[in-house]
Amino acid sequence: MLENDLSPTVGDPTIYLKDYTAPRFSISKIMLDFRLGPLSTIVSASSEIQSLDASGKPLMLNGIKLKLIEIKIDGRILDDNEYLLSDDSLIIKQPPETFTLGIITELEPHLNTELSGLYQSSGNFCTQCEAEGFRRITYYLDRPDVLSEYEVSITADKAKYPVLLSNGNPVACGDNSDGTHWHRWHDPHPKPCYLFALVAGDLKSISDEFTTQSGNSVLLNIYTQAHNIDKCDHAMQSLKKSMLWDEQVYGREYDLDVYNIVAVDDFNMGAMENKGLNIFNSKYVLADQQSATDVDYQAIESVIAHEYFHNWSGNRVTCRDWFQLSLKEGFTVFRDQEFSADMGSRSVKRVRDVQTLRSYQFKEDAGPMAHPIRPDSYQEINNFYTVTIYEKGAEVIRMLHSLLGGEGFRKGTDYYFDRFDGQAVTTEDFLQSMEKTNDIDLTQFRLWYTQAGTPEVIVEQDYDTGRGTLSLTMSQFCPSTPGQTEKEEFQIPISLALFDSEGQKVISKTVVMSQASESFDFGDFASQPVVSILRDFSAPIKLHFNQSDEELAHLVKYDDNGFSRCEAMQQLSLNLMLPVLKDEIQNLDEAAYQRLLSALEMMLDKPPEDKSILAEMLKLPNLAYLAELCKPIEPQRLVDLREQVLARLATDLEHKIRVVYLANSTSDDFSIEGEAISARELKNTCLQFLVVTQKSEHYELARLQYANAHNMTDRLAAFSALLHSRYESKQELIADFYSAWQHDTLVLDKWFAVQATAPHGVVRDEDILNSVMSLMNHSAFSINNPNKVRSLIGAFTANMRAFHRADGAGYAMLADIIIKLNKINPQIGSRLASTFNNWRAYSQPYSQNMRQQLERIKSEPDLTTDISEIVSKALGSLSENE
Ligand code: B3K
Ligand code: ZN
Repeated sequence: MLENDLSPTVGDPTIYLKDYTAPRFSISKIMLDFRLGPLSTIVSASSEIQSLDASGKPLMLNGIKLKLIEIKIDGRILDDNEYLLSDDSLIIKQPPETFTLGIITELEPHLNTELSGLYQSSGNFCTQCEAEGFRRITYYLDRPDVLSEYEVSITADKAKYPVLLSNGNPVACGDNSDGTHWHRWHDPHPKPCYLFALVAGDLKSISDEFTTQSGNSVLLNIYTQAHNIDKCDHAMQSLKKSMLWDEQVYGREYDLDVYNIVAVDDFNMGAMENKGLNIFNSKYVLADQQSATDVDYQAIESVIAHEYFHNWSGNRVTCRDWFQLSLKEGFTVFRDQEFSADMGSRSVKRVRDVQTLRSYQFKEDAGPMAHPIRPDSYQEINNFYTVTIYEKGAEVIRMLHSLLGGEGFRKGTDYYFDRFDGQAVTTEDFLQSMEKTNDIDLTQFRLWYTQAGTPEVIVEQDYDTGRGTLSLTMSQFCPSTPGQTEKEEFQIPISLALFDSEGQKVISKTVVMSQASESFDFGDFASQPVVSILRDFSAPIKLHFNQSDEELAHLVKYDDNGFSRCEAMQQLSLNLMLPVLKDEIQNLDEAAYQRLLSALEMMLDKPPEDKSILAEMLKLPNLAYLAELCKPIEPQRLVDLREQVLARLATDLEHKIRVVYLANSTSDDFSIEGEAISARELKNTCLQFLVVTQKSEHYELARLQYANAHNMTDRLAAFSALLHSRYESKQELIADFYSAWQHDTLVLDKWFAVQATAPHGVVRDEDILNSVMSLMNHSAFSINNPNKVRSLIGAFTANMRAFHRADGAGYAMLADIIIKLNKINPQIGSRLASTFNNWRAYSQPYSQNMRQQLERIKSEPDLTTDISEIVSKALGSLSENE
């Protein structure tokens, strides 16, 4: 292996952090010239390269699926024996110390279905280079610690591609006599190649302006296809809010003359933070009242913010290597979460973020892909853009924020951004910045970066009536994860409050656990206070605390923390359902049901000010979270039980819920301000309950809402409520929705997803698997479009009733698609393959059936690293267990 490259050794596809070595060459500047054509694109790259150790050793450049046309050093074409070409590299055997490397490559973007590197979407050209897409454009040191200044020229047909964009500021442009035109861009900020971007297309734009706190004016543009140009305003407002927030909260300003955002329909993920030229999945840009839901509006605001915040946390200060990914992702997710909390309801934002963590990240931590937020190894880096790196990474930063306090944290980030500006650094540099600027030793805290797995904390309370003191004993343990059997104790901030019998808060503080077991004492009290613990989910842990339903009801009533109130209500539902699911009792405990019912009645009678909090409280724990709490998972039983509780609650609460529904159904004006969103959220949660009663009057309410809605939130909620109910005329509704929205691909994604997640057949007893299979042949479906795959197939895998069939047909269908995607788009294929990760957690025959499909996929010839890493790790230690 060449010293300066982190490529795997033959036979073992694994790349290890311990093998990291600094690059032996730097590239101070690169000039790129693109000639874009319909069938082939010619890329001429000219790089200024310096050897850093004068060793005269060979230079290995990365390159995949490229046709090398020419290679020159200082203007001289190299002889064939001066370099070595392989499938994934170009080695220059004896490079001089300082030289200009000229490389010409030829690409075929129109055939690129992997959507990595340079590709076409709706006929326009765009790029995706993170993590390793740049090597599909030219031979280069494709690693994040090689930072260069970029100058990019693009030439293309003027009529077909009037807009030509790249990173940085525009420098010059002109027309050629052959009908082509050219634009030149210069990015003064040195960057790694994963932040390179290019767009060429027939696009329209909206523009605005932002003046930074030091008075620089920035031109803001959002580009999209002409038919979507009226749907960009919300994204633009979100961008301006984000720019202001980052100045106010982190003191960070934007640093170029222009900020461009381009929306494309074919994109592997949400969006990409390329310097000065963000490329977005159109789902996270386009919105209007008719076609976008409130959830879409909120997601757009948060993704626009996320990519904008990367300008500092990711671009100005970047990652040394991909093991440091959470340095930019965890931190940036924390930043976008706080931004969204400031823009809307802080409590509801927290409730939802914690739901994501518990439903998906906890599952990852308990499965074969468990990894610390700073992993030690990977086979395919694209498989490590995970809920662990992102969401758990954000939780770790959140804990730091809580340990240091807002001011201390800000001192740390100021130091970090200033000290490491323009550099590629590590999570260790981030932690040291926090230590340098605060009086704190983070030695034990660092374990959050190196140990995988979700720590579990058991809390026991002991009240001494005589002395009026309460003692809380907390002990922690962390289950083993692959490759990490022994774990050291974590440092865990536990935020808690105590409420007296009148509902007054008598104590509120954060205690920090650092040992296997420790006690915290509180006093003196006239009577035993009720404990509100892990408030705002102060640490990403599983908490075991046997609180009685009476205590929980007290918190539902009095807790002043919105998150904890919702949590207490959720715990009441869990106390009802888990004993049955765990076979401790056979039937639901009547008294427990009555306690849940009266807590819900109390909330409906005296709703909290924030209506979306009430909406959250009305929702039963979702199936993914329930599954996470059961061992083994018995999918059909889980769905049955949840449906049973829902049906009873719907009947018992029908009248109260109908009143709330009607009270929130009156507004004719449309606004996306917090209060209006919360009212719609509450109303639509009520509607979901009402249709469960199977009463025709409630179906009628839903049908009317569907027909008369003046916004997509209400229309989709009614559509989905009816489609997921026992309503008889679903077919008609499906056809109606389609004919109204067939022109709008993003709305059709919703149409697919609602059908794929329906628990019951469209026509009574027809199975959903059949509907999904026929929808795959629908003219609006395309396996080449990631949004379509996610909205039909991805959504179907979350349909616990229909996907987890005892005959394994759902799994076989998924495996067929994964095998197809292995050739078309392995990144999307591997995401779907991860569905099988926790196959061992299921009961029989599910577990065995999933394993069979994993084995079938594994035996496919030419499996990409993306899919083979997931599948082989999932089957992994089979022999150890069986
Ligand atoms: N940084 C990109 C993700 C790139 C994923 C590559 N497979 C988007 C983001 O996190 O902002
Ligand atoms: Zn990100």
